[in-house]
Amino acid sequence: MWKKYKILGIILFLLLILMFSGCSNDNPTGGSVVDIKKEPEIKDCPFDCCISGEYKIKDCGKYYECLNNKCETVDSDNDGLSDVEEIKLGTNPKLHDSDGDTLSDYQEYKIMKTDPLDRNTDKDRYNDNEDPNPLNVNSAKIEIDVIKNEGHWDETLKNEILPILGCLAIYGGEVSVGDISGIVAALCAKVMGVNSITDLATKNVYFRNIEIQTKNVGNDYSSYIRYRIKVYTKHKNKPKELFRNMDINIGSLKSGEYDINKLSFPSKIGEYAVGILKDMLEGKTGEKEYILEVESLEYEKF
Ligand SMILES: [Ca+2]
Ligand SMILES: [Ca+2]
Ligand SMILES: [Ca+2]
Ligand SMILES: [Ca+2]
Repeated sequence: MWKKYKILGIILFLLLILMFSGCSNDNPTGGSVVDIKKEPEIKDCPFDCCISGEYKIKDCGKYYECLNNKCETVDSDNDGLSDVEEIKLGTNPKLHDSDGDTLSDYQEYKIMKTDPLDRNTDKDRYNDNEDPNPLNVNSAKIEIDVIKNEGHWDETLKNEILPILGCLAIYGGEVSVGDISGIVAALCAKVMGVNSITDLATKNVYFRNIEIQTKNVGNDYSSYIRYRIKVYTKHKNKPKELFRNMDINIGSLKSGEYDINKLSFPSKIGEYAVGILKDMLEGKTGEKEYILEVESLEYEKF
């Protein structure tokens, strides 16, 4: 009995040796034992895209990337505009500020509505990053107005003028005092018991003060303003030139700033027609009417 078991034991032992020697790497032809592993089944990607795992890789294409199984646009420069948008716009998808004005392409295109490819969208003095009004041209705009036009008589001489005017009125309303012959003038002066009319005609008897305001009503400054003016008064539609070709130069004016030019013009009695003088003395003439002509206005717009 023991012998049988012994033989069986030896056979089993030999079989074991055979089995192990068959699995060893020393056997170049491979063993008789095949390790069968089941290949995992690769399924088609059920999402927009799949990048790994149990699904077949599905590529999103250029300018897109697979994020959470969805094809999302890439924003290479991380400025908030996708590469696809940037290519449509013409901006550089790899540069967050394509035109170099320090505002990002996103900020310009989406928020400020400025041109991300132009540092100065409205082409005025200021680049987009410093322009208080980047979509509208900032420009100076100069307006010129007479804001004060008043005249007064020399009160002392006025008392001498009035009686002479009464006398001269006989000779017609539209004759200038200066035009009246010395004889008539002297006669009048003598009759009225006042100074010689000739003396009066050479004295300044009327003083006109005019204030001209130059105002910048635009939204940018101007570093210079220059213009030429003519001013007339008007009586019965006849212009009387007060002065002509006066050049006015003004320095820098910021937006909203103004400058006032105070001009004073003395007039001699001989410069007026008698009729005008009478009306002026009675305060009912067109003395306050004026015609301001501005010529050759130049200023720095931007
Ligand atoms: Ca971008
Ligand atoms: Ca920019
Ligand atoms: Ca810009
Ligand atoms: Ca600008």
